[in-house]
Amino acid sequence: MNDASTVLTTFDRGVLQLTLNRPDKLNSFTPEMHLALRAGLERAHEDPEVRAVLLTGAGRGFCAGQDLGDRDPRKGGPAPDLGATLDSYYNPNLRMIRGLEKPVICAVNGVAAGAGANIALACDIVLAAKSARFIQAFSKIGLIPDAGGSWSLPRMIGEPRAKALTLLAEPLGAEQAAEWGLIWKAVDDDALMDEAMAIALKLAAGPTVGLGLTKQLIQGAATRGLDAQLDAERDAQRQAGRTADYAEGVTAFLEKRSAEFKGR
Ligand code: LHQ
Repeated sequence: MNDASTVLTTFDRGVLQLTLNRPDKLNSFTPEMHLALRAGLERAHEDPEVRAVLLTGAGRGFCAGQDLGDRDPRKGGPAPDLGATLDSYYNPNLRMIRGLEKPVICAVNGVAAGAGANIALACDIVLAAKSARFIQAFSKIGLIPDAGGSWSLPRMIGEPRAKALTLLAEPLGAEQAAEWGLIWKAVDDDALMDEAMAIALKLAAGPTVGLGLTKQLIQGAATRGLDAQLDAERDAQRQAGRTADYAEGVTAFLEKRSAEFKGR
C-alpha cells in the first residue's frame, strides 16, 4: 500500500525533500500517503547522507488533514475507530518527525488544515507563504485537535489563543502565525521554496550531530525542570564534544576559515 507517488521524493546536497502530492484534494491524507511519508522519514533516519528534511505540498495547498472522503458516513455501517487511525498512521509519523535527530524544515505553501496544520507545526523550522492559512478545522466536524495539536498549541501560543483557534476553527494567516510565534517566518509566496531550501541546505551542511542534539534538548525542555535540563545539556555536550565536526569547527575558527562539517 506504499504508493510512492503520493509523496514525491528528491535528494540534493544532503536535503531530502518530501512533497505531499495529492494536489486535487489539497494533499489530504490517505493511508497510502501516510505510508509514503513514513517511508521518506525512515530513509531520513537511516541514511547518513540525509542531513536535513524539507517537507512541503504540491499545488495550491500544503495539506487539508485527513481525507474526509475516505469514510463517507452516508454509506452507513458502524462508526469508524478514529483512534486506530491515529495509532496506525498519524502518531508514528508525528513521532518520527519529532524524534528524527536531523532538522525538519516545513514550507507551508498554502492552506494547512486539521492534522495538516499540526503536522506542519511539529516540524523544526516552519516557513509559510504569506497567502497560507492555518485552520484547526477539527471542531467543524466534531473532532478534537490531533496530530499533536492539543500538546503543541498551548505550549507555543498559550491556552487563550490555543482554545480560540481550536474551538472556533477560524483560519489564522501566515503573518499572524509568525507574529504569535507559531511559525518561524511568513515569506512572499514566490520566495517560499527558495528560502526554505536555502535554510535546508545550510542545515544540511552543518554539524548534524550537534543540530540533532539541540533539537532534542529544546523539545525535551517542555517536560523537564532546570536541574534535569542541565544534566541533559551536560550529556549532550559531552556527545557533541566527541564529534569530528566539533574539532573541525574549532580548528576552522582558529585558522580563520569556514568550517567544513561532515555530519559526524
Ligand atoms: C478534501 C479535503 C479533505 C478530502 C479539501 N478531504 N477532500 C484524524 C483521524 C481520522 C479521521 C479524521 O480526521 C483526523 C484529523 C483531521 O485532519 S480532521 C480535519 C480534516 N480536514 C478538514 O476538515 C478540512 C476540510 N477542508 C476544508 O475545510 C477546505 O477544503 C479548506 C479550508 C482546507 C480549503 O478550502 P478551499 O480553498 O475552498 O478548497 P476546497 O474546499 O474547494 O477544496 C479543493 C478540493 O480538495 C475539493 O475537491 P473537489 O473535487 O470538490 O475539487 C475538496 O473537496 C478537496 N478537499 N480538503 N480533508
